[in-house]
Amino acid sequence: MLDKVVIANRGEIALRILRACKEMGIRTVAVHSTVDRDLKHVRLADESVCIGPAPSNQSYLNIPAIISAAEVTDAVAIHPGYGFLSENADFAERVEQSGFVFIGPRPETIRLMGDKISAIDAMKRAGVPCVPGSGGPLGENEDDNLAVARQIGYPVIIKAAGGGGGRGMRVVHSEAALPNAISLTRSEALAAFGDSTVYMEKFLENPRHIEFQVLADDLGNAIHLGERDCSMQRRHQKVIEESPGPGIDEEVRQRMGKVCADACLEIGYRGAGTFEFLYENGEFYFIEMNTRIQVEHPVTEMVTGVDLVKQQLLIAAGEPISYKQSDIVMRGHAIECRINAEDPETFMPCPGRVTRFHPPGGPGVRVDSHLYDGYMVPPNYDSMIGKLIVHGENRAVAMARMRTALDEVLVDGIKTNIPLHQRLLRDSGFQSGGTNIHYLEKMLKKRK
Ligand code: MV4
Repeated sequence: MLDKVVIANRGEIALRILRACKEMGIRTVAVHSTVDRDLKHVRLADESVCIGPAPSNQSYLNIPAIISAAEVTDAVAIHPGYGFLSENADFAERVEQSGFVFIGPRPETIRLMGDKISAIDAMKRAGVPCVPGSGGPLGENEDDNLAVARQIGYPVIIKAAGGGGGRGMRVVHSEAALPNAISLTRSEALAAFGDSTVYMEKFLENPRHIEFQVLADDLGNAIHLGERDCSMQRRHQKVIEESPGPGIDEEVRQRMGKVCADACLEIGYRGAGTFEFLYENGEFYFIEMNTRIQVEHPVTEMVTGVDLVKQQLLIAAGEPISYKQSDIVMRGHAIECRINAEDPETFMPCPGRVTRFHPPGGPGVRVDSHLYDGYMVPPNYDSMIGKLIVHGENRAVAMARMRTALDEVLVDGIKTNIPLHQRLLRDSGFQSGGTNIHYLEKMLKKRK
């Protein structure tokens, strides 16, 4: 097993990784910025190293500083968590070149999935259903591009190959608007990602966001752990996630899950990963693959009973996954609410001191948070301060538990989005289940 792991992240996920390491008898090194010296996981880690000042580009994105911390502490592996360097292929490569284990996929796999065109191409060849599209980069010839769009049918969407997660996209409704839309998306892509490559897809108007969790080891095993519905979002920020996806039946789940697991074997995937799909009119369309542990991984853990972070550590140590596909049974329903330090009306971040924190409890309630009384939420990072996760024997029980937990939790001193969650958990549309990716933004517009 791994002897000592550097946790190259902060906040709740750093604490989550620390807990998995401790359970497995793995020693831990916390790396942190100056403002993060009092983080909960820093106190609990065996060792800690300050890697730079508050701005992330000088600390959590500082590759030499993180690798140096691994060197001076004699660590053997680095867990990147999510965000920051977690999907940076150059980082993974430099970690390996420095003689450490990168807890994640091979650098080539991260690079393959980072380029959305090569990701789609690989998935298509592996038998994963994709959105009808250009099947490659768009060229400079206007007539050729008009022909591609005509073939697909309007509306179409132009996306940057280097984008993802909602950055660098433009919807086009007519032939007249296409050439300009392509050149605008190109220049934005060049400015944002240093790459002007763009591609085209059929624009799906009212899809749900359904993603499949996978695990693959270096010994030829790959399994899926069912799906999550992440459609409740605002401006590409997920707000609530759940598993299983409302209305996805077992036969469809097993069929799509197997498609994903088989694709992992086909591309030589290693570690935890997520296949993102748009789901519309009963059909799945692959859009992107995430090569990291995700924020919403706990809902999958709650319904499957699998500790995904422990599996990541096992896989990185060269061990096989602890489960066969037939061991994976989804039991009940789980919901996660992301708690952000933000104004519930304006969504503006609200950093500051948490004077009191009382987490909720009871059967089926899980709190993944690094908060404590007196914790200072710094203004430098993402505003998520924790996640409330509930499990119940069915969706109605899970919803009731979440309402109870939301009414019970107390965060004093800062504004949070808890009132928004309380409203959503009492909303009849969300209660019915299966709302699409536009639901929350439309609901907020109506209320204004
Ligand atoms: C799309 C789409 C509709 N049609 N692609 C946004 C995030 C990025 N991962 C892909 N995204 C979308 N791609 C086609 N062909 C709509 C979105 C989209 C979206 C997707 C998932 C979750 C939230 C979203 C919000 C707006 C748009």
